[in-house]
Amino acid sequence: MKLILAIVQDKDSNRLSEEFIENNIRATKLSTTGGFLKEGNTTFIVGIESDRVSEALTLIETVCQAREQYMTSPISLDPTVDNYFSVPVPVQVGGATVFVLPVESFHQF
Ligand code: 2BA
Repeated sequence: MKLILAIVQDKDSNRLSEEFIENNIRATKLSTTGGFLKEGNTTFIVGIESDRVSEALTLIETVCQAREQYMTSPISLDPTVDNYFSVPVPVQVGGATVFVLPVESFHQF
C-alpha cells in the first residue's frame, strides 16, 4: 500500500474529488496554504493499493492544470522610503505537486 499526498489548486479540487469517487479511490481533503504565495490550496491524502498508484496519478495529471498567478512583491520593505509601491510578478503554479510514500501498516477500526 502507498500514501499519495497531492497538493492541487483549489480550482481543481472539486473535479478531482469527483473523479476519485467515480473511480472508487478513497481520499481525504485538507485545506492547506502554500508557503510561498500564502494562498489557499488543497492537499489530498490517498491511501491506495500499490498497483493502483499509476491510475491515481493519471487522474491527478489529467485534472490539474498549470496556471499563472500574480504575486505582488513590494519593491522596498522600508516604510521610510517615499516611493513605496508594488509590482505584480507572474508565478507558474501547478498542475499538482505529488508525493508517493510507502505505508508501513494500515488499520480501520
Ligand atoms: P506555494 O508554496 O504557494 O508556491 C506556489 C508557486 O510559487 C510554486 O508552484 C512555484 O512555481 C513558486 N515557488 C514556490 N517557492 C518558490 C521559491 N522559493 N522561489 C520561486 N518560486 C517559488 P508549484 O511548484 O506548482 O507548487 C504549488 C504548491 O505546492 C506550493 O504553493 C506548495 O503549497 C506546494 N509545494 C510545492 N513544492 C513543495 C515541496 N517540495 N514540499 C511541500 N509542498 C510543496
